[in-house]
Formats: sequence, C-alpha cells, structure tokens
Amino acid sequence: MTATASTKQEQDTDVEPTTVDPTTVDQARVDRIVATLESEGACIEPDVISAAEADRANAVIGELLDKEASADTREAGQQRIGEIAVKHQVLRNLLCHPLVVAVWRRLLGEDMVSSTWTVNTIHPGKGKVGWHSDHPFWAMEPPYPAEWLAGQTVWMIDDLTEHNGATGYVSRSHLERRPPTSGEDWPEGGLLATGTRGSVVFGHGAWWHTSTANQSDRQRSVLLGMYVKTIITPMEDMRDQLRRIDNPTELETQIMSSNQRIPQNIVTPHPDSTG
Ligand SMILES: O=C(O)CCC(=O)C(=O)O
Repeated sequence: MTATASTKQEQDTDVEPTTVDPTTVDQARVDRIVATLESEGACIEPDVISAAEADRANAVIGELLDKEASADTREAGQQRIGEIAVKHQVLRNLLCHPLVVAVWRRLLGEDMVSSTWTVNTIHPGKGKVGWHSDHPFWAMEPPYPAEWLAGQTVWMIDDLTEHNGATGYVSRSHLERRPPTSGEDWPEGGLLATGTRGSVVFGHGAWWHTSTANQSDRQRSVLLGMYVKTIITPMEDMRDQLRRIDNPTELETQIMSSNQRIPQNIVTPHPDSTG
C-alpha cells in the first residue's frame, strides 16, 4: 500500500523509533550547549549524529525532494518540504533526538513542543532567504520579551561550507530584542555556520540569521526544527501530523503537541435555562 503525505504516514517500518531517554544524555554536554546559547544566542555542535546517519537522512530527503519538485521549486531553486514528521521515521527520530530534546527542555521547559519541522534545500546557484528572527518573535512588536520562548535547530544534512549556502547568523543578536534591519545585506558581525554533516546549529528564536547563496554545483539541505514553550501556538499543525502517524511513541506524542492546550469557548448557560 502506498500513502500520501496528506493522509497517513509513509511506509517506513524498516526504521525503529528512537528509544534513548533524553534524561540519560551527557548532562555536561547539555550544560555547555545551554551556556553558549544563553550568552551567544547560537551554538554549533559537531557530531550530534554520524556522517552515515546524516547520509541516511539525506537519502530520505532526496526521495522527498524528487517526489515533491514542481515548476515553482525548480524556478525558485529553493525547496521546502513540510509535514516531514509524517513522511519518515528517520526524520521523526531526528525531531525527537535525545540531545536536542534535552537542550530545549532545559531552556523551554519539560513540556516544550515542536512548532515546525521542515527541510530547506538550496539548489546550485540559488539561495538567501533574507535576514530574520524566527517565530514567534517576528510576529511580535519589538522590544521582544527577554525570556526564552522558542529555539531553532538547524541540522546539517550536508557539510555546510562558505561556498554552498551555510546558514549565516549574528552572535548575541538575540539580545537586541528586535528584528534585523539588514534585509538582504550582510550585517556587521555576521558569521557563517559551517561544519560537517551531522552537526547541529542551535539558535535562540530571536537570533538574526539567513541562508546564503549556494555557489557550489550540488544542492545542500538542512533540517529546521523549531521548539517552543507550550504556551506558544506552533507554526505547523503538529497535532494533525501526530494523528497521521501509526503507533507514535510517548516522546513523539509529547513533542508533537498532544498535551498543548487548545482554545475552547467557555459556554455560559442559556439565559432562559432554570436551575
Ligand atoms: O536554510 C538555512 O540555512 C536557514 C533557513 C531559515 O532560516 C529559514 O528558512 O527560516
């Protein structure tokens, strides 16, 4: 049986869900990442997964890119793939990676949830999304709240170099508590987050960042995972995605917003009712 992304999960039963409990990860590593994030607003962490694991994810992404390519994506040279939690267990395992979950639980609370989980691929000769802060900050008038509301996770699925569209970012920009004004221009202090595949760039949700032009002759892909405090409305409908997954694990269920409060009307009794 085949399934489409808009219905049920893809057939990916050859891969088991991750079983590592996030509370068992190396706490010194979590401490170090969290400390860097708090001071710099960004932290590049190498070797979160092996190159072979990144290649496995890249193969899954490659199939999705081919399947979902359109005239528009070919013209844009940039391809975003959404609803990826439904599309493969390999991608769900990275969404629920124990180190990532441990870092964001520390900063966003034990009940933090996924806001969006996508692929961003830049084809050769294309690039740049423009400098921005992430949701929910861009949806707010500055000054942004000083507290942690959201964190971005950029997974390097390809090696990121200064030539193939590495993510650009400005250290300590989260402390500005406002969006960048640089637009397409390179801001003062801008850095490139280069590294080998399997590395992760953690960023404060208010950080200033962008993708950059891919001047190589090969596409480059990252996975983008935004996690938010449970009081923040996610960008994607993660509950809907959760409903389309067969037998989600407890961790997948929690990360995909199952316990998040959803708005409900407070129904008052009809004025004519008695009692
Ligand atoms: O692909 C990248 O390097 C970053 C993309 C990004 O920041 C975004 O799509 O919001």
